[in-house]
Order: sequence, then structure tokens, then C-alpha cells
Amino acid sequence: LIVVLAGGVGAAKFLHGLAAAVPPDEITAIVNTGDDVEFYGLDISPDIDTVLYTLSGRVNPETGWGLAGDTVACLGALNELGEDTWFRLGDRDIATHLVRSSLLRSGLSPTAVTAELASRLGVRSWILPMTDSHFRTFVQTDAGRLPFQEYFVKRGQTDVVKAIEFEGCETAEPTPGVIEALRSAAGLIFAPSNPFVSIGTILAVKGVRQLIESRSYPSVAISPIIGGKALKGPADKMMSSLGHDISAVGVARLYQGLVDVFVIDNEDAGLKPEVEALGFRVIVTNTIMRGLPERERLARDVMQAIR
Ligand code: FO1
Repeated sequence: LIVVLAGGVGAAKFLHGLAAAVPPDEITAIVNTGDDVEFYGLDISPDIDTVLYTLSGRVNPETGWGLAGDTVACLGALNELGEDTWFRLGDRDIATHLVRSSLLRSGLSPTAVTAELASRLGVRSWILPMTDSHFRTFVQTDAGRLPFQEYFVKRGQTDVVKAIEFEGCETAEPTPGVIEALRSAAGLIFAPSNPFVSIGTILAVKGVRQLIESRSYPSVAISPIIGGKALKGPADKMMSSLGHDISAVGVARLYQGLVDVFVIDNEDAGLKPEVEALGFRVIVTNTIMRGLPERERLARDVMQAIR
């Protein structure tokens, strides 16, 4: 079993390649739920959905999230009813949230609901929410303490992040599936996701960091920072405002003790000695994942490091 710690778009692209490189049912993704949000009574789990839509070939290729060819008629009607519509929920995407919300209301856990959605969408990898407990990411900014999606989507990641807070992290338990996966893995992969609000949330779930620190299998991380920039999202700005180097080296420092092999992009080849000096084995390769061939090639490089 190969276990992947996953955020949204970058992780989903990597998982897509990995599912082409190894049998999909030998992959378990532990997915961030700190970005989860409620609108109009619907429970929305953006990173879980991004992973499900990407692995089932349904994702919108332009955005990397949402469904391909989706429309926004429902959002238009909500707007006419005077609702806030800054979170762009597509008409067909809403069907997913309706099913999730109704299954949750019937008493199923987030883990069980995600398994059900994965099965109905034909996803054969094991997609696990990092926790079934309440866990919400907030960011501290000059504009105050903002819920994650308000910072990320509504305000377009323009606020300087001074601190990140995880509501519920004192009580959030990892699920039995997450614990079992981290105990029995043959290898662990840190997807190229935000180290604070995607991977950091997973590591903040009780006991998860300790399980990884005491692992007996190899662990590989792919840098989400290339040439001093994040391909998507605010990881680069957060690195800087939280006092870290905006580089693969800065990310590698955050993963010391948790990762054995660190994968950096060809563009950052010059950083190899610095990352090695931190105690990592370093792989330099193309980490930009446009289409499936590139994703699969990166996954094969990572699998070779694990083997
Ligand atoms: N991201 C945006 O930038 N704008 C949106 O309006 C938006 C809506 C949305 C709806 C459903 C969904 O599953 C994802 C959505 N995302 C949107 C993506 C998502 O909020 C972020 O990419 C992740 O939370 C970051 O990991």
C-alpha cells in the first residue's frame, strides 16, 4: 500500500499519475479537510472533490477543480434570492454536495460518505478524509481571523498571513483507516501541496506526525515550490510571511524527520547540495504535471525512490 498525503489540485494531479503507475487499489490518499465549508446547508469538501473528480476523469481541466463543462444556473438563482455567491459552485458539482450532505445527515461518517462517492464515481483508490472530526483552517491577517475559503476564494489570497490556526485540532482524531494506512504503508508520499494548509493540517491531526516520525518505510516529498514560486495557491506568500525561505530548501526544512527523499524540479537543480546537507536524498526531475504522461512519469520516479 502506497499512502499519499494530499491537498487539492497539485495532489490530485500527482495521484492521477500514480494511479497510472501502480494499481489504483494499492493507493490510499489521506486528504486535507481543513478547507471544508458549508453553503446553503450543503457540506462541501473541496480537496476531497478535487481528488475524486481528477481520478474519475471529470475535473475541469482549466481550473483543476470543479467539473468539466459545468454551468452556474443554480448560483445565478441563488444570487437573485440575495445569497452570497462568491464560492463558485457549479450546477453538476452541487449534485455531489447534495449527495454528501444527505448521506451525512443519514448518519454516515465523512469517511463512509467519501468511500460511497468514490465508488459511485468509479474511483478505485482509497480516498480518506484526514479526520471525521470537526477541523477548520483559519488564517490571521490584518483583516482579522478569516475562515480559509474567505481568505482563499472570496478575498483572493491578497491578505498577508501572519498565523494559521486549526479549529478543532486539539480534539480531532485520525480515523481508524488513517491510522491503519500510516502503520501498514509500504511507502509514504507527501504530494506537492501547500506545506501549511494542506499537509500541515494532516500533520496537525492528533498522533499523525508521531506515526510518520516512527515509520519503518520510506517517505518521499515532492516540492510544491519551483524556482521560488508556487505553481498554484499562496504557498510561496505564506512561506515568506511565516518566516521561511521561499524555496524547495525552505519546504525541506519543514519536513525534516518526516521525509527521507526530497524531489525538486530541474529548475532548482542548484539547490540539491543544500537539501542534501539537511539530510535528505535528493531527486532532481521535471515536477510540472501538465498532462497524464508527465504525471505518470513523475509518479514512476517517486515509486523508484520508494523501492
Ligand atoms: N476555488 C476558487 O478559486 N474559487 C472558487 O469559487 C472555488 C469554488 C469551488 C467549489 C467547489 C470545489 O470543490 C472547489 C472550489 N474551489 C474554488 C477550489 C478550492 O476552494 C481550492 O482550490 C481549495 O480549497 C484549495 O485547496
